[in-house]
Amino acid sequence: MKRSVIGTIILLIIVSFVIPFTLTAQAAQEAAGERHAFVFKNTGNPYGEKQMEGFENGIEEQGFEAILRAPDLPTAEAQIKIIEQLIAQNVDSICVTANDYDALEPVAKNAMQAGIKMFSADSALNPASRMTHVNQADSEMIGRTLIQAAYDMVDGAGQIAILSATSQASNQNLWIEWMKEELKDPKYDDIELVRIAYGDDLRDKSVAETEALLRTFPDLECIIAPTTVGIAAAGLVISDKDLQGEVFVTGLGLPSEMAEYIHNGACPYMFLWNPIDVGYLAAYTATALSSEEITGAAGETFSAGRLGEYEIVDAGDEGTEILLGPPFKFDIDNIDEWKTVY
Ligand code: RAM
Repeated sequence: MKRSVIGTIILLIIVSFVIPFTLTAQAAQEAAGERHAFVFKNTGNPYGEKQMEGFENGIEEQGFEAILRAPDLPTAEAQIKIIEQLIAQNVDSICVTANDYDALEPVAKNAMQAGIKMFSADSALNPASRMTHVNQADSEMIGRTLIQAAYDMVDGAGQIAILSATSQASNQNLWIEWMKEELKDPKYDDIELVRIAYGDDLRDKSVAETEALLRTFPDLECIIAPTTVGIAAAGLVISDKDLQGEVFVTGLGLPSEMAEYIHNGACPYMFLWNPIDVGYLAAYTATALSSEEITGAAGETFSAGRLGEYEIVDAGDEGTEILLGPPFKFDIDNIDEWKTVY
């Protein structure tokens, strides 16, 4: 008797609380509506974390859910697995910071066939794999500016090297193409690009690659690292070896990671954009695509929250892109204002 009373009470609790609660949770999830995913290159990169933070803010302030993913290592294969999972979850959009320009095409096409809005940010997918691309800054300007900076640092003559991310990273590869283009100017006849090294956006590998560059090329005067992970590693090695004034590093760096090396002279100046804004602009691109306000075609415009109006333009690769804005120069005069921001 006693048992059946307890049993009835438990049943009542289940019926009156647990079941409605479960239904409410389900209903809330459905009502919450859209889910937008951002897939970065790999975990453990503070730049990627800032981008994801901006994406999450931009999605959540519109009342939707952000899904933030990144593989342990920056490979296309690992991103493909994540995208397959996101397709199975039937998310509304997927924005990828691509580890490979072409290798994600089959999975990206599967996503688009499933009705998922697919695009890239920071590191582009090829045009067949994306509806558009959120580009942080003009690629030609980045490449040319970095060579001009190295030229300035070595006083017009000397050996320089590039320390990149992975050899497949589409953003770094495009910037390196523009660096090579800039180097064709006879002005750079006394500049010798001795090597392009790849630190894979992994700190230890980037440190080891910097050390190898310094060992192999004792006359090396400047390292250009178009990656926040690489430039911080090079800054560390130059500082540890007390090579300030003999070897310089420039490139694309996070003020928070580079302030020390800008102050000690290892890096006279460097460039970047606001990674939080790249993610935030991607968030508004995601929702404008999912509401079909835009399709990713050149000439379309949309509003990106606190960043204002943006227009989709033709990119250099026959796809389209949305340009965040010009890169920003950081030096000893402004680095302290920015080092706590990103
Ligand atoms: C690294 C990543 C990223 C790139 C920045 C500059 O953090 O490779 O993709 O945009 O550097």
